[in-house]
Amino acid sequence: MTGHVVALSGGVGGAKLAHGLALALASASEDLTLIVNTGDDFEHLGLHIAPDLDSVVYALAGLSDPVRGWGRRDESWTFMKALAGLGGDTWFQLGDGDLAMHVQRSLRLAQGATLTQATAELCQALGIVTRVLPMSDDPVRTRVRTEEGWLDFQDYFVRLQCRPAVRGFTFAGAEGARAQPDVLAALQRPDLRAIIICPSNPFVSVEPILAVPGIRAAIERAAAPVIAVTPIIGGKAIKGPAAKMMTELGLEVTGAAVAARYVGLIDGFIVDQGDPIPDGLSGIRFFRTATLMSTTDDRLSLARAALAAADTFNTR
Ligand code: FO1
Repeated sequence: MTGHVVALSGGVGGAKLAHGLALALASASEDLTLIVNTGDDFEHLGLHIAPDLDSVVYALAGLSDPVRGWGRRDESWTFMKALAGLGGDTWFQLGDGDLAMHVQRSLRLAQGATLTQATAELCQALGIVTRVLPMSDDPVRTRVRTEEGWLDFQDYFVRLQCRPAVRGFTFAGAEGARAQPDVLAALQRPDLRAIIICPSNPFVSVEPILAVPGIRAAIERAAAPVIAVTPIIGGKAIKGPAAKMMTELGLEVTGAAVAARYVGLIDGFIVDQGDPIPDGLSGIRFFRTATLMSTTDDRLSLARAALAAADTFNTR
């Protein structure tokens, strides 16, 4: 099948499937638009850090650190050591190569470029042709309500290592944020083949994107099936706090519980080959496949499975 593909991505799992989709559409990689969460962004050391955008860019450029999943591979840490020697803040680890990304982006933003423009320039410099779009060029900041009070996202995620039990989330600035125009335009294309929700944390990677006014409605109105991929395999999240958050929020730690959050938004949901097909979720067609992405081939296979699932709806 041909047609344009749009994917929503956040976190490490999202970046991996985004990479798989770019590989699956390599012949026509201009047929892929990635909408990336910016709720994790924050100002740190005078720099604008955009973790989920960087995870996608690094994955597409083959520069991801294979173990950490975030930041750049083959990294050196001279800057961090020197900063520690000056009594600087080193709780958020910035490798020397990764630092260049934050410095260059921060410079461009200070010169008046939008986050979209800065990201496009970084993609071009790294030879990436897939469109990587922030959900908005306006600031949206995920905040986590925990038993210890409200925390900024990176304080919760990195400084406190996701220890505090979560009670809820808010996406500061979302109500006034303008959806990135190319995001809405991509979702309104008549030649859309599929909208893929990547295996990202539903609470802090996907919902911030849906909280930007206009994006959820554009997805619901889109001329393409919406397929979500489970971030939960065998009752666990592969990376990050999704499973812990679900437990703390009183939810079952299953793909079905994630699918239930997307009822009304998605047409299909992919569960892992080892997990049961949920029943009782009306209006969602379930698919089963291997969803663990350990290798690049796994990413390609899962991307093809997600596109094939979408194509079962495409009667065109
Ligand atoms: N995650 C950590 O657990 N510890 C870190 O020191 C850390 C540094 C870091 C630097 C750049 C970057 O793009 C991401 C980084 N992350 C780190 C991951 C980041 O907090 C998460 O990737 C997202 O915010 C959530 O997926």
